[in-house]
Amino acid sequence: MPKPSASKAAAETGKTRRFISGVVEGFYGRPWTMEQRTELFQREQKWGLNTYLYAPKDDYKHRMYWRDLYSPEEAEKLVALITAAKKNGVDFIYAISPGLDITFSNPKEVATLKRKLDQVSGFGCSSFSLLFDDIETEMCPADKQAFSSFAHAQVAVTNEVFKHLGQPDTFLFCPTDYCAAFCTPNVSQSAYLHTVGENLLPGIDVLWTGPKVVSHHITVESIVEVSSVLKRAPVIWDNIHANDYDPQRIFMGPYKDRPTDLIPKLRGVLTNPNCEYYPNFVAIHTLATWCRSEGGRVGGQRDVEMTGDDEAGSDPCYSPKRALTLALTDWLQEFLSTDQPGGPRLLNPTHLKKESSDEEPMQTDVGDPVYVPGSGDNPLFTAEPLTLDDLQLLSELFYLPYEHGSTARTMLTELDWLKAHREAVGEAETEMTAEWRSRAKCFDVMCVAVFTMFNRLSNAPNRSILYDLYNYICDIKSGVTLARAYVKQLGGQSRPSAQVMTDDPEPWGFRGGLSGEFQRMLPCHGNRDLFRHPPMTSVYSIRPFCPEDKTEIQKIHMEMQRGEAKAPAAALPALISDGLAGGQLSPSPNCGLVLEDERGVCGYALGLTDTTAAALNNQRALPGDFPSLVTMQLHPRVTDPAPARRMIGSLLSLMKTSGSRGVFCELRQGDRRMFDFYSKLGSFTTLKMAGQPQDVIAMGTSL
Ligand code: GDL
Repeated sequence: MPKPSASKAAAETGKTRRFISGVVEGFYGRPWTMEQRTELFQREQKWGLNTYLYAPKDDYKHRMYWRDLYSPEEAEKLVALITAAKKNGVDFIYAISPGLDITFSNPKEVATLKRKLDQVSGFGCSSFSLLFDDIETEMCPADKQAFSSFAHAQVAVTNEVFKHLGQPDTFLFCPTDYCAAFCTPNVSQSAYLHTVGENLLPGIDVLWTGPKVVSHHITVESIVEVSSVLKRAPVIWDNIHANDYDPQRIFMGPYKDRPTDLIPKLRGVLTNPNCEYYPNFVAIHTLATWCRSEGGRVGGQRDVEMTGDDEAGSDPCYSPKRALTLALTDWLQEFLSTDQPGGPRLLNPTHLKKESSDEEPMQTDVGDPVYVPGSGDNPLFTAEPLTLDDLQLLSELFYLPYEHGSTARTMLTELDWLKAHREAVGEAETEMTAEWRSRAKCFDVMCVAVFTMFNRLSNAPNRSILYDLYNYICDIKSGVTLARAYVKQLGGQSRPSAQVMTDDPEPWGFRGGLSGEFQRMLPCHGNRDLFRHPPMTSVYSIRPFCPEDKTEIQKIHMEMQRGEAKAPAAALPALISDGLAGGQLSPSPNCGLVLEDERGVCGYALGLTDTTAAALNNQRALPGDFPSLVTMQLHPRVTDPAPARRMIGSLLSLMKTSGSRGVFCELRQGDRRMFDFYSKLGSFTTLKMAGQPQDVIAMGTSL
């Protein structure tokens, strides 16, 4: 049912299209209910957001059974939903994910896709999206014959569907390489993205999650780069608040680390938030505040003073801290309003007093008499109402994927300090002992604040919000209980607690289930400790070495030598590999790799398959089973070990392909960093080499 092209019309009249802002329901797991979505539309309207992208991964007719048409009952619900969106001024975009098993080259498949979207169009929907995220990138034989690449296949089908639907005003495409980390070798050189940029019709917008799937920061430069490849400004699919990848985490910190200068460079922003609907209040409210900020094109004026002068490196138009307070202030009202008939009865405070016991029982709207304790009876149990400070604390304990909130950070720092200085407690009263005790007391106060917040939340009249939060707040309460007991024990205030130090703990003393057990067996628990190791933010790419890299490689080589040497460089023992890094020797063909970050070359790994001549020049006798040489260095700014591991892994497999049976490397004794690196890899062992200077270590591995 082709319609006149609205987007074409917009382009022709030169009308600027509105900035897309809102929510994508795009996570794995239980989809939201129709009631929750309808409520979302009302909120979006109230807060000035204009779009909802329907893309629940596990709604089976969206992805797994994308070919199936909706039944009359399902159709009725979708019609009601689309109507509700319209009523609230929200653009309902229907997304479909056929990529799990579509054969792009089969016309029947494309016809099926069109038929499904025609059905949804018949429900009153006029905006659509095709998603190709999280799918197998290998094409089936039929598609390989028909298309020169996976990108060509996706673009051909997307363009055809777009035209079939009459070139809708809003049509979004989610690429398979939807973030910089997925691009090979990087964004500007990604063949996949270039094909999309050059061939996708201009009326189709492209979704992009930033440098990573869950991006810590999104910079203007990164968006300028990807826009030039895509030939259009992307719509950000923001996973900053998504929690579908970890059942212990939920995010209630403010929208953050996206400068508002981005707004004019983007086509839009959609947040893909927590799976639990109600706790998304902060995620969506703060995104709306961000969109309304000075740089924003949405809704005109910003409604509150938002200068971020209270935060380091702050944005002049948006302060996450203030946006959070605004959101929490509004959220508090929701917590305090009952959401169910027969919910908690709000008592007149005088009924809680014993002296009022001789009054007639109060009648409620359901007609039950309210129990009022007599003078000798137990007083009614009641918790004080939830406060803004409680919500602030809640948000700080469940802040953002790359950052704990300030109270959480303080608690961790204090616990760490108390542990490290526990010996002070046993000593005679010294300044240190006094400090330890005072800090232990403060820690205790912070723990109690968490328990109080838990109690007040549990008593909040709005049960829907509470139930969505319940597992998380219980979990944090247990964690804090254990930490509190441990500190008391360190301070000698309690005997070793049954919960903290026992060979036979209750299940809540060993948390995380089987997955936790796997993680504890991996180095660094297999995950990042946000407190000790703030996350790396760089996106690295590894590419083949080319002769033009020699100067940069030499610079890194020299800088590392200077760092190693207590004495001037001339006094350092010579290594065979100095020739490779210094540019006098070239790596063997296909045996050189270069590591790059945003600032340029930051590491190298070079190999020589036959080292006979080079070894001879350095008066060394080659170790028998290790005829090849490798050398690798990283600039000190690369603190993350992962890129180095990937680079050496790739180089070793390139050398194996080039016929090498074994490789060795030489290190000066001062180069602890590389020595630790090779030792931790596990496969490299120390070798003895005739002619080797005393302060040089050789390590090798067979391939
Ligand atoms: C993803 C998925 C998304 C998921 C998110 C967080 C995109 C485009 N796709 O990769 O469905 O919720 O990660 O786990 O982000």
